[in-house]
Amino acid sequence: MRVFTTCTRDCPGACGLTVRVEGGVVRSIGGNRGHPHSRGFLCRKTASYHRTRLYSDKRILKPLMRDGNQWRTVSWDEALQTVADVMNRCVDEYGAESIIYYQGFGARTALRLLNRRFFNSLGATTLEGTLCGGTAIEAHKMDFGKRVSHEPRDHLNSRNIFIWGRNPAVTDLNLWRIIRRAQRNGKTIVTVDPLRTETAARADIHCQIKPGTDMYLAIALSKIIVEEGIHDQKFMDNHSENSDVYLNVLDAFSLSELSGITGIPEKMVYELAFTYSDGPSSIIIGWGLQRYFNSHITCRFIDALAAISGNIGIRGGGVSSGFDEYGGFDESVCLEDRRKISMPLFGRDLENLDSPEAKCVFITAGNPVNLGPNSMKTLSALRKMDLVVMVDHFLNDTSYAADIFLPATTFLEETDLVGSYGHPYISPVNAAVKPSGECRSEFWILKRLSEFMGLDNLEGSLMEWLEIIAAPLLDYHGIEIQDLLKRPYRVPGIPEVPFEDFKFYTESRRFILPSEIPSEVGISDEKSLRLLTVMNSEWIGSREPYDEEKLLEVFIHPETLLKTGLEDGETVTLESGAGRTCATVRSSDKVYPGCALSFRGTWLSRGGCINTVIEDGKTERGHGTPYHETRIKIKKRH
Ligand SMILES: Nc1nc2c(c(=O)[nH]1)N[C@H]1C(S)=C(S)[C@@H](COP(=O)(O)OP(=O)(O)OC[C@H]3O[C@@H](n4cnc5c(=O)[nH]c(N)nc54)[C@H](O)[C@@H]3O)O[C@H]1N2
Ligand SMILES: Nc1nc2c(c(=O)[nH]1)N[C@H]1C(S)=C(S)[C@@H](COP(=O)(O)OP(=O)(O)OC[C@H]3O[C@@H](n4cnc5c(=O)[nH]c(N)nc54)[C@H](O)[C@@H]3O)O[C@H]1N2
Ligand code: SF4
Ligand SMILES: [Mo]
Repeated sequence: MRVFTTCTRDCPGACGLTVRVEGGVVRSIGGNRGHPHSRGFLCRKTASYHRTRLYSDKRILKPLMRDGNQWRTVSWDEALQTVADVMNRCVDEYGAESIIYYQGFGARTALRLLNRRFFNSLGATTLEGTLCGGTAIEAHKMDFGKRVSHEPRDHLNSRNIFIWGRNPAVTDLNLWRIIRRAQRNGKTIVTVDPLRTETAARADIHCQIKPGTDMYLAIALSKIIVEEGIHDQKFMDNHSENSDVYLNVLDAFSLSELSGITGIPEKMVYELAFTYSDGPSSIIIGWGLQRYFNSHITCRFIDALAAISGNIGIRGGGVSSGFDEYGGFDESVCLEDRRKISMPLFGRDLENLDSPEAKCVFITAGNPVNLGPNSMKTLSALRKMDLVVMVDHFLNDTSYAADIFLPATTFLEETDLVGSYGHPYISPVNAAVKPSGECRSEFWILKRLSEFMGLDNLEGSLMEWLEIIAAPLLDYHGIEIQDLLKRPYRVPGIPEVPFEDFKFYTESRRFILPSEIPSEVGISDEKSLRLLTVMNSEWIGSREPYDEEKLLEVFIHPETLLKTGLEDGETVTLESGAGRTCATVRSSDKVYPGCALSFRGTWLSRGGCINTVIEDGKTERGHGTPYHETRIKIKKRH
């Protein structure tokens, strides 16, 4: 038997899959050629999903309850009754806001909107802000009124593709295939990245920029384009606001200053400006660029570069930073959010909440201890709670603070719908096999919990809820939910080429050019290194459970290594304002000198979690997480 479904992992792909099932067991997972975006592709990570996750011997198949330092297997009734009793007591004694709902990024499907409905109808506290992006969306809102990206395949119409702070050769393989095809068709691929990534290695031009200085590169390119008189004066006059102030900002810097700040030789700045202005040119913004305090201003100057060079509203142009995975659904099922807690500042704020204090945390598909900043603060804040519940496939670093573990199904055992942050389609999730052991879907779990608590906020069948959530799509395409479970449909209202009519969603309907620049340019302190943390090609988010203890690895440039007097392979201590941890230092000429590089997702409990030294903070706008603002000191161990 073959089942058509969609990958729901935290990846922009949301690839269409064909799952071969024999005797109720998944035998293999392949790509579905019928998917309009992935067209038969799937990555290695998901081709082996049945072995690494679904049938992993580390997977937890029964509810667990903490018994001192041990876990004890319990029945669903016992687990849910305990959660219901504590939560009801919290509501009575402290008020519902003492209950915090933490929704991670492990799986963000349509039905997961009901998780927020459950907690909102209870009156609990939910998250605001994000560990992921946020800042580019905010910038696009300020400039265009709304974030609308180009259809990924439209990049095939570009003459040049600028990949800015993104590594699609690792993080978005469908997009990467499109980019490679464009390159084979003779298009120029430019990467702006402080690291020589897999993407940079294949690009025609790699602009190895000093981290955190991209705004100045965007200013430099715009300055050259204006000074050469090859800008789009008509667009600036008729469709934009603030052009005078914006031109003053460009005037405030000389090219040699901008070249000095960014570390890009003037010759290359010219080459980039002339390449970009010989459009149509598209810019693809990544998440790596968004992990700085002032990332929104960087993204605004990138938007402005596209606007003043005539690259907005045309095929093969634009600035694209992804899609809203919930954009095609009716999010009003979530109900009004009540009190909010910051996701970037989770550990700190959890300790500081008052009237009422936080007492109980319910986590689904999230690993805040490992992937939120300042791991130890989050761990200790969670440990102070009366009750921490987690819903996952595996025990992880967050489990050390959990009291109850509820075993979740994987997407291969679920019926649902999923959007994507990498393309504008809603795709079906169809159960290929029955749930393993006693695993249950989050929908089932919250529905049962609702009954145990004497609530009626999730009444209705799974299909009824899917119909409600997908109503905008069903109405637009004139289809039934059964149709939507057969194949992907495009989210209405997302054009292949946005803004062709030059009507923007801002108040004045014009494009808004930026008029502000942050007051300080990346402070550099010789003794500390800026820490960049990136995605790994082998896993998504936090690594699947592994046994071997292995120290965290940090990579630094050979010159920097020499200056710090350290040796390749040496065990060192990393120190920052957040804390300290041990690591093995490695020499790599792929890293920008003066920086340190590490991968996110290896485990605190296995000897390596980089977020133990990442300082918590939030970005100036867009409520994102400025992971890359952390500076670390690397010390020899005596
Ligand atoms: N294999 C794999 N794929 C994934 C994931 C995964 O864990 N593994 N995670 C998924 C998730 S959650 C997300 S959000 C996306 C992220 O997708 P990407 O944005 O592609 O990934 P990142 O590794 O966060 O960052 C991309 C690049 O930004 C660069 N960068 C850092 N600072 C700067 C800067 O100041 N300027 C410039 N120009 N570049 C900078 C980094 O060096 C890095 O190469 O990937 C998704 N895909
Ligand atoms: N230092 C540093 N830290 C970062 C980043 C960085 O660049 N640098 N990137 C940030 C970004 S972009 C993101 S998106 C966050 C992600 O942060 P999180 O969402 O917290 O982390 P993940 O490990 O992706 O997923 C969390 C959990 O979901 C579980 N899971 C997977 N599938 C399912 C499922 O179907 N059901 C259930 N119930 N659970 C499931 C996984 O087992 C995992 O334990 O991390 C952020 N952390
Ligand atoms: S590329 Fe991404 S969406 Fe596609 S199968 Fe792999 S993890 Fe899933
Ligand atoms: Mo993310």
